[in-house]
Amino acid sequence: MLIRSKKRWELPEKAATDESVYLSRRSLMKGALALGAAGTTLGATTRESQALFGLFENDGGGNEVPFTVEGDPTADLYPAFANPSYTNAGRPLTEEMDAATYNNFYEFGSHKGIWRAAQSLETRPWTVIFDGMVEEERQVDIDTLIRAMTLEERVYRHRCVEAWAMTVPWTGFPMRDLVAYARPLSSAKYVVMETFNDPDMASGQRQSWYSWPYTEGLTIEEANHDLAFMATGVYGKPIAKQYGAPIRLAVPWKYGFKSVKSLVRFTFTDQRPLTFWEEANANEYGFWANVNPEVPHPRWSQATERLLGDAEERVPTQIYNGYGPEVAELYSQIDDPRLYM
Ligand SMILES: Nc1nc2c(c(=O)[nH]1)N[C@H]1C(S)=C(S)[C@@H](COP(=O)(O)O)O[C@H]1N2
Ligand SMILES: [Mo]
Repeated sequence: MLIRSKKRWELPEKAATDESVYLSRRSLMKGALALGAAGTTLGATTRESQALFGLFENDGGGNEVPFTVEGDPTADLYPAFANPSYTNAGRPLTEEMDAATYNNFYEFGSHKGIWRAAQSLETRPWTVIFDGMVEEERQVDIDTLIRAMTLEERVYRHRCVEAWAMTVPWTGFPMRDLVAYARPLSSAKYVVMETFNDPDMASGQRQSWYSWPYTEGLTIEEANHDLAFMATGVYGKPIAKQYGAPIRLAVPWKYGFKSVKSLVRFTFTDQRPLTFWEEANANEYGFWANVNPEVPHPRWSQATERLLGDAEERVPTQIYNGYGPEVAELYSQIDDPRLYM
């Protein structure tokens, strides 16, 4: 049990979340160069000095890639306490530059280079709604919500259904804390999560062959599982737009499309929802989507995955993305052949 007190932030573990941990050798060198270039102009908020604090980084090809949202009103909460149960995901962290420049976010395009287009996402003001089978419908400002929670950092593996994978340090809070905040009725069986819907802001949402807004769903048991996590930060900073700012889901034992981004609504229901990808193509992307190397996607094998990074290393995929000891029990009573699709 974590104790809600200021002291936690002074624990030695805080050192493990120091931003320098996440800066690649490459960027540390660039930082040193930038310091040299800045000379004695101390305190200047030049792009170079901002780079030292990880606001953005030059990708080597002349692009300034945002690593967070400048001026984020919750920036003082980062880096957060690193939960010791989740500091080691069994493989090295993905370099921040790789995670920040290879994304799926169909609202901004169907290719992996949407990080630039996603900067048009306006993340403040931002309201989150809790409705459906709840004691009382509620709307909350995102900053009020984030400050009502206790933030912590967790390193999770992420496995996209397309067979690429990454390992990233999310900052956020357990989804069960959000469920408790929403106060669902005991008759609710599912929680449906909805992304913003604004085609003026997100050009991908003008593509009418998809049924916007993007939605996803979990059973209440899944949402209350300790591993289900709401991410508001990544790599020790407020989450950058391309990852789904200001708040997204991270369910590491399921294919990546379940981890819905930029959430505005949580609706509690007793009906299993038809979600965005299931509606688009039910044969390929089902409701459960638990990772399983032995159940191929109709168009490709799921036996291995490619780790983001220069090495393009391929590694075996594990059932439940390696989280089987924690989550298999959730499905012991469920007899559905599509548990892994
Ligand atoms: N709203 C929304 N959420 C989304 C997606 C999306 O297109 N729109 N893509 C999903 C998929 S397929 C993956 S693999 C992850 C990618 O997260 P990342 O870009 O932070 O790596 O986000 C998921 N959440
Ligand atoms: Mo994905």
